[in-house]
Amino acid sequence: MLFKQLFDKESCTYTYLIADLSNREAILIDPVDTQLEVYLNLLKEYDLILKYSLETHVHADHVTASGLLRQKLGAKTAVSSLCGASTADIQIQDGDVFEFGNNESIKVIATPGHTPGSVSFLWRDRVFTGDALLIGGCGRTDFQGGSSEAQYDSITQRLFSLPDETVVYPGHDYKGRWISCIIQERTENPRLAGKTREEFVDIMANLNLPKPKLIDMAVPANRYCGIDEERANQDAEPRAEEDGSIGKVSSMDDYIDQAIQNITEIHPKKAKEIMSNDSVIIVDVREENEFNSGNIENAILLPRGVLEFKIHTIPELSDKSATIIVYCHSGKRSALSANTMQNMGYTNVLSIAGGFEAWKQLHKV
Ligand SMILES: N[C@@H](CCC(=O)N[C@@H](CS)C(=O)NCC(=O)O)C(=O)O
Ligand SMILES: [Fe+2]
Repeated sequence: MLFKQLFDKESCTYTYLIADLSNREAILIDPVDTQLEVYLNLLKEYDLILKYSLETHVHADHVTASGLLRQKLGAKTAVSSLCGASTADIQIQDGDVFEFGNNESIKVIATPGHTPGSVSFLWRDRVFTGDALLIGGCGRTDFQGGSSEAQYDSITQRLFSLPDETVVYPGHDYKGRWISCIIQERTENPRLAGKTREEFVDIMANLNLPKPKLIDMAVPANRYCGIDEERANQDAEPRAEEDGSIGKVSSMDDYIDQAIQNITEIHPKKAKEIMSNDSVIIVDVREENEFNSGNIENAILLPRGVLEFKIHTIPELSDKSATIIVYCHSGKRSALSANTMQNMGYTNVLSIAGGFEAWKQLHKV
């Protein structure tokens, strides 16, 4: 067997390569797009065939390499059916088993909490916990439809019931630690050891972490396996192959520029005019604290980072043909949101150019 724990310094993400050298079949767990060359070189060095690229969840802090690995190597991409990533080849369900190599199997354990679609993967005596259970911590639950209650149940009922000596391989570590084991986390993890569900929920509600730098780009990109499907289709020409960047999401600015081209932006003045019509729905996609410090009257709060997960819970947004005006601070997050909503089938989404800042200038709120 071959087993490697790889680390992406930028996002502090762990990626795992497992391969059976006897028949050369390999799988990757949580590959990061910027590390693509590392994976390709490793697979080449050991002459491996990548069978699956598995995700523990839709990541908020980096873009997955799974779509690129599918394009280049024909690997099957897999992510939980609860992640809204319809272009993944396999929609993972609790209890699914991935077989590879000569009799190797990876069992899926649903561990929702960090996101509704978070899963852990059990292989032999090792468990890959993604952002459900981290070393001495756990994934945050304050975005992407997270739930501290679900997180507590997943960790205490599903992960802590694994044998004590099961080795824990997390999705991240921000302090240079690599591995742990179930007994260590059950007895020493400060958020969980001896803590009731209520105490845990309280700890999680008071973490006050800044949101991940890449969340606005990474979440929508990862729902398409990290590939910008439109660019992937447009770029089926030699130039793209030469630089190896077919459809790759290159930077936050590129991503925003592309979104702006796809959507309709309107001047704040025009927005005001349209709003005088009662049937318009106004959506504020900033974070809650920004919303609370001033917003457009009647706006519904739906932060960009949770849009895909929460949109279905907002009755006002059930009609996909309604006129919807989205805004953020300066017009970038709202462009991304409008683009996402269009991809979800909303037909009449408008984004306020220049965002709330421009609105305030005009209306002196
Ligand atoms: N500073 C990081 C944020 C990292 C972050 O929020 N990570 C998530 C996982 S996607 C988490 O759950 N972190 C838990 C923690 O930091 O305790 C970034 O900008 O990317
Ligand atoms: Fe995460």
